[in-house]
Amino acid sequence: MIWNPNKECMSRDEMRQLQGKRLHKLVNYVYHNVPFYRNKMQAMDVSPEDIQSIDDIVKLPFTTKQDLRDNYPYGLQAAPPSEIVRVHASSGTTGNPTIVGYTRKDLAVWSEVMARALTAYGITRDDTFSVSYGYGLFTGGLGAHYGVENLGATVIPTSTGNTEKHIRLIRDLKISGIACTPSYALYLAETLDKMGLTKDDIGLRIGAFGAEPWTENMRKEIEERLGLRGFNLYGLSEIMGPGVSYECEEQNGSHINEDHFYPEIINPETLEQLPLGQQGELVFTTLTKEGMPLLRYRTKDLCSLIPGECACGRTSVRMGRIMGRSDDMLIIRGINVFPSQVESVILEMAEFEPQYMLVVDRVNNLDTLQVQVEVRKDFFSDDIGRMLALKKRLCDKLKSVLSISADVKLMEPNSIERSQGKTKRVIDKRNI
Ligand code: DLL
Repeated sequence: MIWNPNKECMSRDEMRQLQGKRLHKLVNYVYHNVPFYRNKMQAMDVSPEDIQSIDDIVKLPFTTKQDLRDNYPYGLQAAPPSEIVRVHASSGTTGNPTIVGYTRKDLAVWSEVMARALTAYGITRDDTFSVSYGYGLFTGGLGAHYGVENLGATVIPTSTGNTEKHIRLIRDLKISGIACTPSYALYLAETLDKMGLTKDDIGLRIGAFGAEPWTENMRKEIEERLGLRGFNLYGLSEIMGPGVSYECEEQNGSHINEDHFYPEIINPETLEQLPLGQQGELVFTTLTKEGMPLLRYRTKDLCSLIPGECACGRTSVRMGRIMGRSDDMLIIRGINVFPSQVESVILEMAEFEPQYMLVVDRVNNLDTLQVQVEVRKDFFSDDIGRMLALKKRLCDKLKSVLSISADVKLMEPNSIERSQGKTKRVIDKRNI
């Protein structure tokens, strides 16, 4: 089934025309409503009239997460505050989170693109669907939630936590679809085992997995252990949240909702556009967004766009799996973590040297983060009580900045290896 064949199966020519029209309108809109973009365009000597077709997009400036931070909180918002009906946030590299405001129309587009995704996975009005992404400032929970409602299936807003209760709900409410991170899906499978249940005791049919990278091997394992078919769901808060792209039954790349989010692949060094099929950094322009529209937003996600038609009948361009990042962002239990956030916490505390290491691992399918940090000579002590209190203070601060708990290991002065060249701050032992 296809939710919106008019858009999802549009001819390529029609799609490009629509994108050109929408881009022209968007550029006018941001030029007149966002001083940041007007200044950038003026500095590049580009006026809205220069943007007539989608190919003209290369004349426009890029936007980065740093730009969002510099304009915290609402500097890039184009719509007046009275039009904003919801705000989400995601972690910034240090200090300020990235704030994204949505108008009523933005939310309608979001639930439309999510309904397209869910329909492509095979969810119908007859399904009962558990949304097990976090509800809150993170876009996963509410974004998926309204998509399920828009489609007309029954939504169970389970959010995260209490996995045994969740499994009992899956069994008792006959939940047939689930949206969660792929690593949480594996954790569910493990908890199922622990409870002495098997996949036949629950009736899950379909999973919508995303918010973090995953592999074909993980897909096989999740599908086998939970007895469902798992589909990719991609998105990012700055552009919308979940639903920017989605897999269809062919499971060969994720269809981009390109009538709303125009994709480009660029060389992250030269910033030049790369031809279809080549791997580089994914860039999106929000063609229809009102709240905080973005021109050529650099996602830092590395992937390629897949040329050619898809056997499912959709004509929208597909993106391959995310193969890595062009920055140092980590995704731990679905939460974005920048090493610089940890650094800023450590630098604020007089007890520590600016020497630290992040050790990321996956234990029983759950990501773990250990922060090893050197205590300054004057503060290092044999008094266990004092050391434990210091450790707890750092743990609490990290939790409030990162939104996930980290294990802290206090290290003796001079025990973390100093590197000659570029300092290595992260050891990621996960095999993904
Ligand atoms: O993770 C939105 C989302 C929620 C997507 C639920 C899918 C499902 P952010 O917290 O802003 O938003 O993180 C966005 O997560 O740039 C990618 O690096 C990564 N990411 C998201 N989905 C996938 C995926 C949400 N399917 C960042 N595969 C993105 C690989 C993904 N990486």
